[in-house]
Amino acid sequence: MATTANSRTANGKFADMSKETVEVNGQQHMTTDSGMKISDPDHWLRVANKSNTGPTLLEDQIAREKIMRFDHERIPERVVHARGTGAFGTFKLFESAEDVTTAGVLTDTSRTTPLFLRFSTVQGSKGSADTVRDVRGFAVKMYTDEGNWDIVGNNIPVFFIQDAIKFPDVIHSVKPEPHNEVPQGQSAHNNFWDFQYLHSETTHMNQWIMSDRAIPRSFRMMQGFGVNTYSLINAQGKRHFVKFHFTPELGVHSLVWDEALKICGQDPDFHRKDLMDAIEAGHYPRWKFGLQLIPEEKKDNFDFDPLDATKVWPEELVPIRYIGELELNRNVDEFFPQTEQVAFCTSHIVPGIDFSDDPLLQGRNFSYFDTQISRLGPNWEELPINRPVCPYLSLVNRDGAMKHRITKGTVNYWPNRFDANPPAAPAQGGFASYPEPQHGFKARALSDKFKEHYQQAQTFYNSLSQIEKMHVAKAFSFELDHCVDPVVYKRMSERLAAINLDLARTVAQNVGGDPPTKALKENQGQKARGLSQLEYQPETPTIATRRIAILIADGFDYPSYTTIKETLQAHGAFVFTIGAQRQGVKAESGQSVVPDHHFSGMRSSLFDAVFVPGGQHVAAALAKNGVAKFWITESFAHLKAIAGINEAVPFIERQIGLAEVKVASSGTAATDSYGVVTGHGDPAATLKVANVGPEAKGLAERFIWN
Ligand code: HDD
Repeated sequence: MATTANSRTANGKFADMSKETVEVNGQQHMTTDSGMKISDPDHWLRVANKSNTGPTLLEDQIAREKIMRFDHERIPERVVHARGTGAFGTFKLFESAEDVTTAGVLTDTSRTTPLFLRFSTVQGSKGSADTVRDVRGFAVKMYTDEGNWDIVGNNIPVFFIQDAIKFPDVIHSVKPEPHNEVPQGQSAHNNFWDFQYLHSETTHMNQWIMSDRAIPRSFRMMQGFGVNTYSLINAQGKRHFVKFHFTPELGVHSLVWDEALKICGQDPDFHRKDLMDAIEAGHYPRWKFGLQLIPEEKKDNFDFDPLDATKVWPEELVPIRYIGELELNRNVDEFFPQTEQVAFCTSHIVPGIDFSDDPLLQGRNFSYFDTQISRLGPNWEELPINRPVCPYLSLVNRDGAMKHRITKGTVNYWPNRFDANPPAAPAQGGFASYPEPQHGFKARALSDKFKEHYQQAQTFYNSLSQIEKMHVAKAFSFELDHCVDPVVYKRMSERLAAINLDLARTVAQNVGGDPPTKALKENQGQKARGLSQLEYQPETPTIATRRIAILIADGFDYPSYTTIKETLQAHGAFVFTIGAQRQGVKAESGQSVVPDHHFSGMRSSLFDAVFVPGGQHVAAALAKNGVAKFWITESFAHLKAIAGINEAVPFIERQIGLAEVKVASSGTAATDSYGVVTGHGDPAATLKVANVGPEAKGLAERFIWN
């Protein structure tokens, strides 16, 4: 991916935070928090008797400060989305949306708006693994000239529940169970699936989370959705309902489940490292930003309610209008004050944007503000990562724990005799709520269209490719297998008959349910655009930032090793050489290469592709190493591209051992068979790291799992 000149230097948020930023360097002496230099940081003051074994003195203010500060380092982790990572970036418009909104951030194409984006998983605690099956958070804070605008979204466009009052229930059900705090970072347990069954409104969302969307390859390769319905208001006061979309330039890609499970143990930080490494190397991830718009008067024209967060707005009916681009281009300097203390609020909007009566959004608008107070205290918006970059001043919001800002002047109320801190009229940029007429009576009720729960779940399932459908069946089978209460797995597998009878029967068969014989709701086979992730392929495919392993052993062929390595690196791939030890490995022609890792330190799951150079003795040497052999077998099962040249070809052939995979015999040109690229002679000609087609996926599934 090309790295364009971006606005790193022009980013107003960096200048703002720099006021609070210090750097650890060799010159500055160590001090206490109150600034006194410290001469001995290693010994607590004590009574020095003859053998220096006297009592420790509580009077040591330096030691007390150090221990006390340590004792209080922790703050409550987020009650959901505790595990996450973030980065800074910028937002640029390429088309003004002034026909539908007055918001400067969506109309002024000359602006570069600084932002912070935090990705997360929902269920696990702060120290859980990155690659669990879960929804991923996609929370964007834009520091606009009119105040902060937060889009607190997910990588899945719908949600489990329709009414915010159910949020504590759905979260309790997915979190570790109350009696034993098990399981961590998993939805595969009784309580979650019990709740899902008892709330048929979750049916659509649980199709999505059982799909490959819930095990992304990278945060950089997922979509972001605002999920809830907001409003945009234009200069004439006209309202459109809106959904926000972020579509990744790299396309949407996922792990396979076996790989995701293994990476949880092999590298629990896989996703956060992937993001940081890409940004560090200058491969800035980008997303196109789009709007789906429904004019207010057309709100009732659909067979679903556009304010129901368990429904998508089908793109056939409401196309996405792409108007901007989001880029991440700088890693954080310190995790805690930036990523841990960043605090989002769905209620943070700017003039030109407003809410809707979406009952989930209304509850969220209360919850986020509230949770920040318990996590960070009442002055959380003054923290450097959270404060706006535009001028801001409230005479009235004062005091409270950890007040940081000093507001000069003699009055702290409005109105005051000086007319100080006056409100701004809408014409001066003041926010005015959309004057929606209201009539009705109080009731705990949702509109009738909220009661239909299966149609879009069927459409989602119908729109998946065969492979994706197979993954959904396997995911349900895994999850319900982990439920030990027969009531849970029997009822839930039966419920799937509301989606697709074959799916329900397969899952019931696998998990011990009673295979249903009749559909619970007839499936008319309706499909829609934008649901299968295979539709999201990059416009320009790239190998940049993909992790490629090169396996070597004594006697490897140096020219083919270097040609392939250099070519891959020139295209931005992250290439790692793996050998038996991190000691010089001798090439056939005498050169010595020190591998980046040894076989016991890494696993194939952590790489996207593998290459084995030729060499007289390489095949025999690798064949003696169990990890090297399994590397190839497992890479094939995980649908990775595998390449080998000359003497490496029979080694690869043996590990795969399937007649269907045709590897090049000597003297022929390169062959690409089910993603296995082999060849003889010129390494550059062999270097065609193939796109693994669906037929390869089917074959690999058969290979490892049946
Ligand atoms: Fe939420 C955090 C996304 C429904 C209450 N939520 C949180 C984060 C994301 C979402 C990405 C992490 C933000 C960060 O990185 O700090 N939540 C969603 C989406 C929802 C949703 C897309 C459905 C449309 N959430 C939702 C409801 C409620 C909450 C219905 C409560 C009524 N969410 C919270 C929270 C959290 C949170 C408890 C925990 C930490 C935080 O807010 O800052 O207030």
